[in-house]
Amino acid sequence: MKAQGATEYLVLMSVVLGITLICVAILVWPTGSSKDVKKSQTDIGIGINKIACAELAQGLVLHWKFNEGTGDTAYNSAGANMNDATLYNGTSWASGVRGKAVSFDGDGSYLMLNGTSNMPSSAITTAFWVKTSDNQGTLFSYASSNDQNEWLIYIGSPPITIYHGGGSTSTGITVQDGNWHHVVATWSDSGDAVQLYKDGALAYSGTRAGAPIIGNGCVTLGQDQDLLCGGFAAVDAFAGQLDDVRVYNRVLPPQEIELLYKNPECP
Ligand SMILES: [Ca+2]
Ligand SMILES: [Ca+2]
Ligand SMILES: [Ca+2]
Repeated sequence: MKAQGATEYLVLMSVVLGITLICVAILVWPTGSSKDVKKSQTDIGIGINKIACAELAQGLVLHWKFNEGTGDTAYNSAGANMNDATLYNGTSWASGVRGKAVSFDGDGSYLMLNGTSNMPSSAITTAFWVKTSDNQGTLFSYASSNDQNEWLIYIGSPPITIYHGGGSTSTGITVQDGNWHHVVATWSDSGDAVQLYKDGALAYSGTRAGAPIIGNGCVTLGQDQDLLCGGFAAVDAFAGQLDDVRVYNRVLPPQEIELLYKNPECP
């Protein structure tokens, strides 16, 4: 009958509409409240950072954060070895990329670690932030009993030049524009491969022949050693700031160097 048919039709349409609404609700409704979703996103972020920090701690033998901001000691925060350094001749503290940095006047100020422990031998990565307008000066000088330029990263009028094995390699890369730049130099005895990264990206790749690095030497920043732990020449003095200096006993892969540049919040 007609009237009954219309009622059945209305009931059927109501059921279809109801099912459709339930399906739409299931598809678009979040699995938790928006607060829960935000919390889980934060947890994922913290998890990724923990993995990144754990990776970047692997093989780290020296790490000067320079966040002291006072006194004449820069403490090493990598592992249990000593590797604390001393600020000399008016080396001061300045604002850094993360917290404080050390500042060199270009007129004989330097920082020294006399007697390194756990210095890398057959593979090394040296990373730091630098801010300078200086066209010539020493960024990182490591001298051993065998070679005063055992591992030297130098602004050499003007590209960054890397010394090892009794010779040097000019990278053609410059940083002295008065802005902060992240610099990473790596070397491996395997194939004598030397690389320079600038601001998280590979900028130079070449070779620098040499035997494995000899340990227990001296590190200076801001001045170049022409004798073990000394022999400073005025022409090698660096004017500018350095922050977050790291030495690893392995060659960091590109993705970790990019991560370092992006500067994760590691303890
Ligand atoms: Ca710092
Ligand atoms: Ca200079
Ligand atoms: Ca030298």
